[in-house]
Amino acid sequence: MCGGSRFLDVGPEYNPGLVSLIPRLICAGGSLSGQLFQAMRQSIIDGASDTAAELAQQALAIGVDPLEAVNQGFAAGITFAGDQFGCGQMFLPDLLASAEAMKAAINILEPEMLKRGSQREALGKIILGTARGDIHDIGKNLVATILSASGFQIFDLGTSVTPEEFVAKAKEVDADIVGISALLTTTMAGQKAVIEALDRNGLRPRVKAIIGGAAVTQKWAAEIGADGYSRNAIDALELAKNLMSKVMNKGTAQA
Ligand code: B12
Repeated sequence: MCGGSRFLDVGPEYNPGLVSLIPRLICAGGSLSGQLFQAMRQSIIDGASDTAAELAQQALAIGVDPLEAVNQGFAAGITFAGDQFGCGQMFLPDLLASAEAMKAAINILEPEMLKRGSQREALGKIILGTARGDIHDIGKNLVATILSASGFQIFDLGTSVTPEEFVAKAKEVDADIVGISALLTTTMAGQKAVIEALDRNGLRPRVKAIIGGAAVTQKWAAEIGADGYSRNAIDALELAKNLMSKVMNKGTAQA
């Protein structure tokens, strides 16, 4: 959606002074999640890392679920910024600033997300990385955090990962699942290349391959023979758990 730099949403006007107002609003018993989420979104659109980090801290202090803060607050801001960039209303340096602000917020929220899932048992080994030529990692990192918080052992290879690197790591750690992220239509081909490389190396079908990223669809997943795809980190968790139960059942059946 192309338009101004203010996030268009129902609810109260964004209030830049909200960060310092939060403690007072809490004392007054005010309900502020709507305003808080809107301030989070706007801090990302503005590329205001300090504000984003402070809002994340305040959210934790008042007991907001960190994942909800990401989904309802910060992620909506980066999506809006992306749309603005897409229709030429925002330029790359601004988008970069928005991405930095997003990272600043997630850095604050991540330890709490991990803590909430720290008591779980080990569910399986997952390799994650962004496809070759692609440097987007915010979504992939979020997937890593959620999966790790839920008990999966994550091996994050970072960005612009080659098929050979995915294969080598899968062999090294005897992975159960390989997850490939791609945000650009041009790098989606890299997801296919990873699956082909896993096939060539005899790792499939034992090692499952899952994909994700803004441009990825179920249709694309089916076309390249992926075992699944998800639109967000929460669905990625469900997907990984379902695939692990297949892996475990197969192991039991073969034993
Ligand atoms: C932030 C951003 C950037 C940042 C990246 C910073 C970083 N460290 O990641 C910067 C500014 C560096 C950047 C650069 C570029 N970008 Co950019 N970027 C974005 C933006 C705005 C947001 C992406 C994001 O972080 N979203 C938030 C996260 C939480 O969502 P997500 O990534 O989709 O991840 C979720 C799901 O997809 C899923 N998921 C993700 N990965 C995986 C993996 C698995 C295995 C699973 C199961 C699930 C899963 O779960 C995640 C969490 O919920 C998008 C627009 C958009 N709406 O996506 C454009 C966008 C992706 N970029 C775009 C472009 C064109 C570029 C550049 C080429 C610009 C340029 N001219 O240089 C470069 C690319 C450089 C490169 N070689 O990679 C285009 C892509 C167009 C296309 N279809 O190809 C987009 C769509 C913007 C647009 N509307 O035009 N970008």
